[in-house]
Amino acid sequence: YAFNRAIVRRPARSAVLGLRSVDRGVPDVDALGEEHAAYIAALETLGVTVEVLPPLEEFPDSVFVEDPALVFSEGAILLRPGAPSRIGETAEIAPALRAAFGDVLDLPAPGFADGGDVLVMPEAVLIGLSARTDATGAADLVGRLERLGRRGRVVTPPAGVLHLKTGCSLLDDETMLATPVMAAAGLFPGFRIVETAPGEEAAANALRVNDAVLLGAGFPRTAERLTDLDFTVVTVKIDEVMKLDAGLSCMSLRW
Ligand code: CIR
Repeated sequence: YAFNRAIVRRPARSAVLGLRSVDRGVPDVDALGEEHAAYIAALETLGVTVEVLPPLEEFPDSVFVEDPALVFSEGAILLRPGAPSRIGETAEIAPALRAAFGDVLDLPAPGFADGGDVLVMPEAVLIGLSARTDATGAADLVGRLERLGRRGRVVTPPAGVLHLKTGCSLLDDETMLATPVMAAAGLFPGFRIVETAPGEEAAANALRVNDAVLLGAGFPRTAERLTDLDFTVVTVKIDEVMKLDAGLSCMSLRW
């Protein structure tokens, strides 16, 4: 969670057509753009240099740059998003990653993996199987991670979440924020788990960046749990982002 750089992509006007498993209303594109701008500003305030890529109208979900790639300070892996409407996002993000990293690895066909299913922890990289990340993609990703000197571990998260990280985020080397359902799944042995407060499950997709935890605005009781543990919490409004089944990690690639 020590990051110097990030890549983001501005939301397209087509974002209203983004994938949504639960209808929480159609996002307002202008408000989404404002939330995105505030997210960039929050990253910059925390010391991250942010590269902003232009919107892609042909890919409604392309603002969620976390899904078509995985980055570490030692290298990047191009992924194969499991939603048919998103597979083309990989080719769109590739030039920015080649510019930043030189050679990049890629996940081979026919497997699929979304970056939202990948949780980077200190000792291992957790890969959650989901409707987007299949067993072939996960196994191939473990192989690619090995080339970067990282150990991948494939897990099966509880049903009902889009991505592994929809329900959890790493707060520090020993602390995980998780929904009660995700916490009960036993995926994080040895970790202290901070549960999201009742009714605030969407807070689980938080983002530890340098000295602070970015948390969606509107989750006061979860924020209090974090400040009680001495975390510095910075809130970012994500009302429109959440309508697209997304949260704070989804909107950047960080290293
Ligand atoms: C999708 O369904 O693919 C987008 N509407 C949301 C992607 C969220 N990304 C993430 O959790 N990493």
